[in-house]
Amino acid sequence: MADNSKILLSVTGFDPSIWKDALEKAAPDRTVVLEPAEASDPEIDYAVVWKQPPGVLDGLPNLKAIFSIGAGVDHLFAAGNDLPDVPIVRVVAEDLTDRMSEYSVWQVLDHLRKGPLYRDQQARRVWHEDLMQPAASEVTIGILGYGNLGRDAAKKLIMLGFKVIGWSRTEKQDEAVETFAGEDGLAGFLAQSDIVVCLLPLTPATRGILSASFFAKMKPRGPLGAPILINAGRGGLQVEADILAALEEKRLGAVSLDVFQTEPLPPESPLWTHPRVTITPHAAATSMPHALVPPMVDQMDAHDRGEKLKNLVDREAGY
Ligand code: NDP
Ligand code: OXD
Repeated sequence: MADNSKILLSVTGFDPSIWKDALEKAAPDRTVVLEPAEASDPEIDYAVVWKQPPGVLDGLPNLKAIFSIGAGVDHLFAAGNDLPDVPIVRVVAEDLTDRMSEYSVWQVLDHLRKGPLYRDQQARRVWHEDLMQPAASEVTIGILGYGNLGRDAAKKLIMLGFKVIGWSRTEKQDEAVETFAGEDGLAGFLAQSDIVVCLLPLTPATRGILSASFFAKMKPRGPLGAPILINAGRGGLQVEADILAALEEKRLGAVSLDVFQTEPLPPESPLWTHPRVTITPHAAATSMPHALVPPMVDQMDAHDRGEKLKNLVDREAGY
């Protein structure tokens, strides 16, 4: 580690002080500086960021790596600047993975067990128990984005008795799950999926994928009536006008959305009041500093000893 090593912390949308405290606790030998820092501070060797403002990472002559405090890194590229040519590390951590799988399982079970309908009945004081509830084993869950989070959600859904299939960019071999890859594999994947759980990253290739042409390929009928979409990936993956149209046309039975084209979701959005839309405010998995910062600092220390960084972002692929 260099003498006077500094970590630049630039987070928007979170309280930076809890991240600063966690970094200072985990890295007592390093100084944590909050953005805005001096533009060319040669002592800054690592940056920890979430939606950093444009230019914050420019002109740091000794920057060795950038750490995202989330699993997704689209926020880094979205800042409208060229990122310095240093490795980018994203979060792969049990705490975040568990939280995301809890969200996926929660939403899948809510749709399987008719949660929205029972809540509506309760609001109207209606006692009508005869709602069709298929068994988990009759329902196929399609995991769109069969990566770190997708594989964990699949494992937990399989334990509950669901059939699970996965879709990814590159081909996979998986004993427990039938896998599909690339554009050629999408139609076959959608033709089987009763519930699609989207855990894709937002990249130039995935932006707007959840659109009318996607919904047209979804399985038209199934044990839940019409297919269901759960999106906890990114809002930029979905075309909200097309989701609303697909709900009206009954191509989609219901949706659960944790992420939105514009966040916070504007009050005038019709999604808020649609009876077949369940909304959470990008809360599927919160990044917890106490769980995520120590492994980040371990990686900085390991990198300073000459070891390779893990969980690196492929800049060309964008995730
Ligand atoms: P991974 O990189 O581990 O997995 C991404 C998966 O998506 C991989 O299977 C990848 O394919 C696939 N993929 C990427 N591009 C394409 C494409 N063009 N076509 C088909 N498949 C594609 O990421 P994680 O699982 O760790 O995270 C996924 C996303 O979840 C994050 O990027 C973030 O946006 C979101 N997220 C949301 C949170 C929330 O609170 N709502 C919290 C945490 C994450 P391949 O395997 O071939 O590379
Ligand atoms: C993430 C998120 O990417 O919280 O980790 O959205």
